Amino acid sequence: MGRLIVVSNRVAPTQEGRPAAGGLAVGVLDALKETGGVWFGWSGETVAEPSAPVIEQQGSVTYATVSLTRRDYDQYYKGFSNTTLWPTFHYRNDLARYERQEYGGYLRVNVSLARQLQPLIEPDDIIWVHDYHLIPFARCLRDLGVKNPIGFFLHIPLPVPEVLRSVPPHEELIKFMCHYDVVGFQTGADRQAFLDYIERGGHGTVSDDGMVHAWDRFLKVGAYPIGIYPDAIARASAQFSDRKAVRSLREAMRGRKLIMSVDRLDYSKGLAERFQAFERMLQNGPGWHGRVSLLQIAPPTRSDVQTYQTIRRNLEGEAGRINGRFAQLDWTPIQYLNRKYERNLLMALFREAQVGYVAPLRDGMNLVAKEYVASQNPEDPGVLVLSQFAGAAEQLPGALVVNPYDLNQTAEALERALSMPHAERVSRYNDMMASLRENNLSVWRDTFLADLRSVATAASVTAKARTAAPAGAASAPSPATSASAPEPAPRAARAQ
Ligand code: ADQ
Repeated sequence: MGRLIVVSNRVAPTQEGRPAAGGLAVGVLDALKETGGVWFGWSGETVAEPSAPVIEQQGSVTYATVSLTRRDYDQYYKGFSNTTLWPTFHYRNDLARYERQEYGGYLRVNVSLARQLQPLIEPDDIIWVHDYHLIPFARCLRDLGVKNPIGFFLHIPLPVPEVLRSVPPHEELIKFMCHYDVVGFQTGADRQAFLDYIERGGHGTVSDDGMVHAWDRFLKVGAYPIGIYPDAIARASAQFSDRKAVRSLREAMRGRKLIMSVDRLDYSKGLAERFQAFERMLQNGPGWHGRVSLLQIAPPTRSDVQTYQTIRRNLEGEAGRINGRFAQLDWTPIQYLNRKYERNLLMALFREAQVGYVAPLRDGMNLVAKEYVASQNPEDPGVLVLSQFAGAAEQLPGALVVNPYDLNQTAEALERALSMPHAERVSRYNDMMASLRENNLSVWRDTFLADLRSVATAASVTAKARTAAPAGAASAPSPATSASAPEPAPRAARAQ
């Protein structure tokens, strides 16, 4: 079996060979350690002049990182990826901005990354590309003659065709996705959005076994919900529950109940609505005054994108307003902390909270929901209040599922969670833990890679049969742009 090559926008920074952060990084690194392989992507650095990839070997894993120029960063990362695709894919096309030049930069960086990776690829390798920054990547590799199996996993939602069509080069993006051998989504709904685009748009057909035939390409399209390792999290949360920070939180609560939320500071996470639903609960239930606090942890992300500065200001304003309205000398209703925590400590903090409050307006999966459940004390678990618009809602049957736009419904769910009898809490927790174990992170990774290997094997058998057949009996997929083009121009954009 060949090596696994993982390609993601960011290669997670490592500390003594361990990734610093959450689900994707842990899953990727585990997969790589088992098979041996390469993790290729951006180092997070911007430089004046691009240079060759920096290669670092740690055990069986080779880290290959590249830097971006400021122009690449502005156009590919900050521009098209995060100001066009991110908002639109989260159904916020009101916040999206499209600039043709930025799309050109997005394509240029994908081509350049593919060129830097190509010399590292060996014939038996399989390549797994992650997320919206790299949609054209398979096409760029194919243009360079790479024949290896290539899979793609989208961590964020894929919007329904009507919303997707607000991105001017939508058709080209979907066509690019069809250059992968397997395309994976977080949920059945995301997968369906892709199939609807293909079928209803008249671009291709879908067979019963999930194979798509479009633009002369055959690919498998599936839902592969990302998981966590629930038992490892359970152990960490128990072990860290004696840490000073956790003890201080416990002492500060002095018998009050705790509702806890942890998110990156992002408009998709619905933080203002979340505060407002909590406010509604306090407004409707004066009995809760002084008896419950909301702890919101939200480290800033992409602080150089204007929208994020606005969210931060709004949120600080909302927390201040609600605290001003209800606070007492010895009680602050909302504590809003703008910082990152060490992962195991965060899990132990979750264990202190009677309610995990995860109410994004739209989210591919949301690992925090899963982590909250896994962190609970099995003897006395808390309750998860979860948005119906998080992918995790398809998988956590024991959560109280809410529409985050409905403040009254969310406020009622919070109250119900805070007052839930012990037996019901335990039963809901057990249901969710069973689901988390069944769909853990290895299952996500192994299912995806097994599909990629089997589709690739089937394709190579077909290709051999075609080669054996008389010339002209079968036509190979023909790329629309030339490998020699240094920067494929955004064709859909030019056509307008
Ligand atoms: P994200 O949008 O980053 O990921 P999420 O799934 O919630 O969202 O994962 C965030 C991770 O960061 C979690 O592991 C969480 O514990 C950690 N984290 C958050 N705040 C933290 C803090 N203050 N300190 C320390 N750690 C913190 C994208 C998609 C998601 C999808 C994931 C994985 O947007 O929908 O679930 O990828 O596929």
